[in-house]
Amino acid sequence: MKKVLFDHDGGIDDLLSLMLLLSSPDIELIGITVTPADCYADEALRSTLKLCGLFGKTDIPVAVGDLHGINAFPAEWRAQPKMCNALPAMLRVDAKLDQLDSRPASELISSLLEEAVEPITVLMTGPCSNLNAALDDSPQAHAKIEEVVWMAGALKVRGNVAMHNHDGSAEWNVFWDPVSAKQLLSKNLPLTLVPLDATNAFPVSMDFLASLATLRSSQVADLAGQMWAATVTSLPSYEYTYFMWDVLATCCVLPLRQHMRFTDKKIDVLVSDPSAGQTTISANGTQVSVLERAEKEAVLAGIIELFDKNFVTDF
Ligand code: AGV
Ligand code: CA
Repeated sequence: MKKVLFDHDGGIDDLLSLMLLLSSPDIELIGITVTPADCYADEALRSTLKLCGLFGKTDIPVAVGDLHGINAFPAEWRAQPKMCNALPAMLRVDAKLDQLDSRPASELISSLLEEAVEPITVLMTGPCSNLNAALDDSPQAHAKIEEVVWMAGALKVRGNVAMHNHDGSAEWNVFWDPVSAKQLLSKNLPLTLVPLDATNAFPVSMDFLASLATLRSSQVADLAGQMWAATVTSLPSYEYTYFMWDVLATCCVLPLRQHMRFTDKKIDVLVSDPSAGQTTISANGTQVSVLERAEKEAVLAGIIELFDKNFVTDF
């Protein structure tokens, strides 16, 4: 079974990604860390612990990051886990604090990697500050990593940052802490990027939500559908349309990867305004694997199939 360390930043699709990982019989989650980026950390921690509780996986260590990026996320986005914690299934379960590791996220990551006897896959669906710091603190952790899968970047398409100091070329997970992103690339890890170029084909669509809704008696599908429903107020064809960014990256660590095609590219990160966080293809860049295309029907069907189940803990 693939061992996965999951570092997320509490957005709605980060929480849906956690639900996919907790639903999958094919991976073992060895740790979960939260970056206080596209979330307020206390609510995102609560969401994380509650989801672990619903899936009966209360023995996975969870830690919160103490590193803050350079460019803060908009406050309305950061409040989203608070809404998720107000959904009925989430209210019915307690967040079990004994799952919380009091060390900062980067320390939990370095110690889990140091202790690992099997290769670890690191999945990141937020900025990369925690992993970058963990590898600075513990150079021997590097060798334990089989693959880092990171939802990040915009290569040949425009980015999704719309700020007064920015030209719109960057994707938010890189823009939050561009310096860490550049440092992470320089570490020459076995890195797989899932950029906007691939996720743009996966907007949260009404057709998909309608298929999910046909699973009448599935508690997991119901909760997932409620979370996704909260994202559809983002206007279609407008830059804030909600996509299955992190969910697609999560599928890369599941058997659903068989429906995806990757290509090697050399990548660099810009760190100065107005293009801070822009990921560029450059001859002098670092070699990474990039998700090129995912077969939409097969991937969406696979997600629905994984969500067709009930919680382990029943209330
Ligand atoms: O840029 C995509 C990343 C993903 O990790 N996040 C959201 C996903 O969790 C930032 C983001 C971009 N547009 C957003 C975002 C939006 N409209 N609402 C919330 N977050
Ligand atoms: Ca995210």
